[in-house]
Amino acid sequence: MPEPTRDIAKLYEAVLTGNGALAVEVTQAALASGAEPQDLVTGQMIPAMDEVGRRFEHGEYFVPELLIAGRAMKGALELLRPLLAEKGIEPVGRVVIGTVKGDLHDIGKGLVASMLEGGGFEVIDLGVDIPPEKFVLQAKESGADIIAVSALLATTMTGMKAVVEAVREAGMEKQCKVMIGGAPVTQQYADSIGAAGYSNNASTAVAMARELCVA
Ligand code: B12
Repeated sequence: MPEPTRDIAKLYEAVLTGNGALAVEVTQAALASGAEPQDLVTGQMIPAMDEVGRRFEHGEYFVPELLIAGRAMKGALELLRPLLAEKGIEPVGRVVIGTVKGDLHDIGKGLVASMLEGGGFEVIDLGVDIPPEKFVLQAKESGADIIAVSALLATTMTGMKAVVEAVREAGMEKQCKVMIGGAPVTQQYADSIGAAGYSNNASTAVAMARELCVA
């Protein structure tokens, strides 16, 4: 008799120890035994990455460990991404998403992109290290309702202000709202730069995006 709870918990260990092959294997097994993709992400993978961050902060992990943990998470997310997206219903809007200039973190951004797709949005993912003008150009060309910007570094977070300003300079602030997020970002920061929306996780990001589309 399989023990789904114990097996799913292996996903936490696999991400924490950066064991990509095990992360994929456990994810496949969990899905086969009927686990909800969302539970795997929020119950195992995100807590594991939080612990990776804590260990890094305390000098127990170094950059290589961050890197392999990140890869393990991404490998498992590849399997979950289409399933998260499948839950969607009708298209509710178009979002251009990317990680701010100078920042290479893309796991949270990828998760937000998947959840938005799952929430019925059409998503154009520009990737990482995206300058403000590229966000604006893509939004203009695609007629996007929202530009979603992710930042994981306190140093690159300031680049979000440049995105808000670039949208304003292009005269697009009415039709295209800027939504921001990422570990160091706060509601207070969002307000201070004039971003239309902020959310601290992928699920509430979908609700926020919906609100912005009707605003
Ligand atoms: C994995 C990781 C890496 C990997 C990234 C791999 C990848 N492909 O993304 C690698 C090894 C490359 C890396 C590099 C670095 N990293 Co790093 N990294 C992390 C780590 C451990 C996890 C980040 C992560 O993926 N979390 C999991 C995801 C799911 O969470 P999330 O990104 O926060 O996203 C959620 C929310 O924030 C929100 N969200 C995210 N984006 C958006 C966008 C929108 C629009 C919305 C609405 C919501 C939203 O929703 C997401 C899902 O719920 C964090 C520690 C931590 N716990 O945050 C450090 C961390 C972010 N890194 C840090 C540092 C210092 C670095 C380096 C400078 C290290 C170095 N000395 O080289 C480099 C910088 C490279 C660069 N130029 O970007 C620091 C940043 C400190 C700071 N506040 O500035 C952290 C906090 C570690 C620490 N505690 O010191 N890193």
